[in-house]
Amino acid sequence: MKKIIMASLVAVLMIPSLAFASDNSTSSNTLLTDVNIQEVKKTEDNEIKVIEKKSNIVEVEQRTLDTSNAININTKKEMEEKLVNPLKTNRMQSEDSQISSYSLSPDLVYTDLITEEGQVNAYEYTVTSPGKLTVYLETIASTSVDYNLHVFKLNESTNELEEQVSSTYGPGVHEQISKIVEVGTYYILVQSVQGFDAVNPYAFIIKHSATYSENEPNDNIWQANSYTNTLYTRDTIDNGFDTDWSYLNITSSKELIVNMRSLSSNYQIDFFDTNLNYLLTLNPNVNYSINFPAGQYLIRITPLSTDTLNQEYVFSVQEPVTSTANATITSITSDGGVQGKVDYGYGRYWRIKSNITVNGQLKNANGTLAKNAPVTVAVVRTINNTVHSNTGYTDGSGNFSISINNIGPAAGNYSFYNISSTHYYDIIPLLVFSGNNEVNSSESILYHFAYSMYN
Ligand SMILES: [Ca+2]
Ligand SMILES: [Ca+2]
Repeated sequence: MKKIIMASLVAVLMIPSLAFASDNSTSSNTLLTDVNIQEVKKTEDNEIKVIEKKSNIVEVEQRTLDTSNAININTKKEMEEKLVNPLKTNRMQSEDSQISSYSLSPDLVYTDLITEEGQVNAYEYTVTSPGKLTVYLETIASTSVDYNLHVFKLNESTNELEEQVSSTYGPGVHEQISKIVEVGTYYILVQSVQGFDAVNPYAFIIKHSATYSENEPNDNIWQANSYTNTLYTRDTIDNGFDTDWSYLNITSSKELIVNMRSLSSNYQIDFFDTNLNYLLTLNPNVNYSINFPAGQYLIRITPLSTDTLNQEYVFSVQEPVTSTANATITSITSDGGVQGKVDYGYGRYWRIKSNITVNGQLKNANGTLAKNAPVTVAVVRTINNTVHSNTGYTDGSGNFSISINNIGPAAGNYSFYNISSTHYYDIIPLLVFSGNNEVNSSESILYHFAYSMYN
């Protein structure tokens, strides 16, 4: 039996706190400071290793996986459905140390047992291309059994295990780790910190995402991105197990608008307090007005279907936009060769024809940017008094760009005598709304060009 000795590795796994890390980072590397990995040898082949605790010595034995019943899983939901009886999925042959090498693969569900408190099971996983690593551990449904999940990387030059990332929720809570990884050898460790279940296995899956958002890794509460009072984020779901956590500190009670916009509606938005007590669930593509007590909130966005994959979504918690908000129109493009500001004798206004794009920026009365806020721009054509409007959303800088097409012809009720020609036009209103509130606009009048005639 081949053995690898790693002294004090168990000590590394004594993650000190289950409380939310206020510094918003995993920073688990510091846990390795006092640990001296005396000897780490790679075996000649990539084999599954199971670590067993013997006082201060951790022995790593070779084991392998029975993949005869391996199941491909695309989403967490599928895994839940297929793991009704996990014993029917592939099991590790935990007693057999003679079986040949095996390398973990992404997308397959593995199950294994812990048979004594404090046991650590370790699995080697080779990353063959850079990307985002996600490991999801479905733990035992028990209030007295607590397993945690850790990822180490083997430093090939020093033979030391480093770059620890941990997920250390309490009993009965599934664990999840995300990590941006380079090519190399990683170790996934499942550790019993309290109790064990020698009959019911835990299950885990590895996902590899070649592309991912700049907000990653943010798959657990220790990796949540931090915000104060308001939040605006653009993110993607990069695999079916991806979850996106945010941490929002609201310093005084206030009404806020919560809005997640996405092409797919197959997401779930959950709010928790920092003790992970569930507070509420919201749906995407709905504007919610919520009175938040002052406090700290953990927010989780979970995909419910693979049609969310790699689709950008925008999620925000923002102050409501009121009628005191100010829209600054920066430009209005138009077809018909009439684009630009002119003065036909009633002031200098943007001239338009039938198809226009109104560009501007929306700010709240206190000067803060109105982010992810609905903006409706409307013009009223003189002929038949028809309203033409369209709605969009501001971006993270409060900017909007709203196109209105097929406004149609102007009546030409007004005329402007030029030296060579006479221009006929209408004077029409431009209105800007956010939701149901009309806001102040830097431009409220347009010249709607009809035609010109040579004098
Ligand atoms: Ca745990
Ligand atoms: Ca994520």
